[in-house]
Amino acid sequence: MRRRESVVAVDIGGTNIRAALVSPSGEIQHKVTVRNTFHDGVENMITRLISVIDQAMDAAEMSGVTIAGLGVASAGQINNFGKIIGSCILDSDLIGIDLGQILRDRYASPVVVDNDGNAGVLGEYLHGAGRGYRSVIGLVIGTGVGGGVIIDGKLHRGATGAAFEVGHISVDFNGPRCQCGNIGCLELYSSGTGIARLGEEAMGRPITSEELFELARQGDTTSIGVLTKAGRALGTAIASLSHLYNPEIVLLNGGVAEQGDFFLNFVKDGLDVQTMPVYRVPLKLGELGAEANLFGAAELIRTYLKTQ
Ligand code: BMX
Ligand code: ZN
Repeated sequence: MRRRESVVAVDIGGTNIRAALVSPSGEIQHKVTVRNTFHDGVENMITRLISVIDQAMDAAEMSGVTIAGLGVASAGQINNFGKIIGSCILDSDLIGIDLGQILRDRYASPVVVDNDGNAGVLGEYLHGAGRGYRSVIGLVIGTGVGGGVIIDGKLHRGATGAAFEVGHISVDFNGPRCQCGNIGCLELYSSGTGIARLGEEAMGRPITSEELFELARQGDTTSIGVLTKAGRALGTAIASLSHLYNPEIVLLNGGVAEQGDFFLNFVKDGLDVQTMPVYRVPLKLGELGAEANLFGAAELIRTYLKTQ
């Protein structure tokens, strides 16, 4: 009988890179995390990436586990072959990096790379709060705002593989310019960095999104005002997405979504008013949290391996 092998799942985000072994039964083991930034050059990012993958590979070797392939979820616009073809940071040296090929060469192993939001919705759809549905939108509200959409049971990829760059749809055409070049992007208001930006504007001092949530929970009206704005921006985007895709459910994950119902209530506030009755949709927290992207990345490589 052929031995069932584990895969390595990787999640490259704007704040952390995570890698883990994922067993044949889908269990996440030996998770390794390193802090990340996209602002200190692509070489440093790749060094960090390789260091977490190496650690996961070492853990596999020490436990006598064989690795069948690597599934990578990454921020950025990724084509169907695992190359980074774009970034919301317009002058980023990530653009043009063939991440898939770099990892294939280094590990002599099959590699699939996809956008982190795509991986996240796939993870929830197959293993989390999206189970049993056929049309699911998954949003990841973290450093940025990412997401993916499953339409009639299939992940929607678009012409170049980079569909659903949801953080960069505009929710205010009079808004500030985003680093992607667009104006009033959702990410400027509702991501962790967006909330911190609004917080700094309102408070007149630098503040993290976590601190802002803490103050809002204590009843601080300025912080509540900021979260109301962040929630309305996300609600506005969700209303538009519902009109476009008519999903059965919208799921939220990521560091900001981990604030739970306290955050969800700011998003739900006014959402129904902005959505035509036919398109009203339940909004829920994902079940897999920060691990949704890892589950999705594991699924991507397993699906690929089945086709080989
Ligand atoms: C940004 C964009 C998306 C990504 C999203 C969430 C880049 C480099 N990133 O909008 O592709 O899905 O952030 O990513 O273009 P995270 O950094 O919050 O994990
Ligand atoms: Zn943008």
